[in-house]
Amino acid sequence: MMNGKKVAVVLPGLNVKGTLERTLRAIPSSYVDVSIFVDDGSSDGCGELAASLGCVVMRHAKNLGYGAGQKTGYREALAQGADVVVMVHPDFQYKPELVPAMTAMVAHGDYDVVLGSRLLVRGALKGGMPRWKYVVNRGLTIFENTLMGSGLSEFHTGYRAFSRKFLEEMPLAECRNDYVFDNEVLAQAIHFQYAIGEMSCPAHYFEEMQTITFGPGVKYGIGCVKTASAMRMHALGARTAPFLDRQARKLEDWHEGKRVSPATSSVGAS
Ligand SMILES: Nc1nc2c(ncn2[C@@H]2O[C@H](COP(=O)(O)OP(=O)(O)O)[C@@H](O)[C@H]2O)c(=O)[nH]1
Ligand SMILES: [Mg+2]
Repeated sequence: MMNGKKVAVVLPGLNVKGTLERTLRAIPSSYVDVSIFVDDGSSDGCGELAASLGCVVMRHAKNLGYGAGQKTGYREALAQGADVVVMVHPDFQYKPELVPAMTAMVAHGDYDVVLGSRLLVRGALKGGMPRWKYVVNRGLTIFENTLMGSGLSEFHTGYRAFSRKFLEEMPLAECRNDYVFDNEVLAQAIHFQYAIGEMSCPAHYFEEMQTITFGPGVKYGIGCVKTASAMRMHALGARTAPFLDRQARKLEDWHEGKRVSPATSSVGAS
């Protein structure tokens, strides 16, 4: 709990047995009420490991994607009564020690969406971000800020915290199941004028982490351009984007994923 608010950490993961324990142990646990690991069809037993380390474990029988993993995790977090939800990548890429700071921005700061930005201050390249990733990130961010009328330092961080209000109100079930989910979520926050906060966080690149590969990376880049264009067209009234339609499907309409641990609980979610 922080400031009377219940805190959930959501970790969407695919084959992260090598980094999961390190990630979980690095999260300062005193403020965290529940950690929810989403095993997205992994084959390395990371779901069982997460359960043995005390996580609530949600499972997709087959791989549905990083965005789908978030949907399942956030739905469960709401079912568990969370007021603040922080996403931490279980590949240990974003500093888990900063969870209390991310949480505080929502619990005390009146923000609905908080981004841990690697580009708010300089240092991403020193942290090991490949130069081409830095250039693409900067380029896409400038393009998106221009089209969306925003002023974010980066759109592409995977370190994020959300208020319950945002997760309940947004048509998140309409967002894509792949990496572009992250981009559409920010478009929603900007379009509906939720309070977005940024906090700096170190970029961390190392041997065992996972990162988007070339094919999905290109798909992601194209997806970002589509997101920004769709938002612009929607704002102009030219074409409705379902993920920007307040009446469209929300997390309560997302039915993928089953809780596998603990097997039974008084809190109801499938
Ligand atoms: N649920 C789910 N998680 C995934 C999938 N692909 C990657 N992830 C997880 O999402 C996080 C971000 O993906 P990653 O490949 O590291 O992308 P990065 O942000 O470019 O480093 C990692 O912790 C992965 O374990 C997927 O298909 N499903
Ligand atoms: Mg990664």
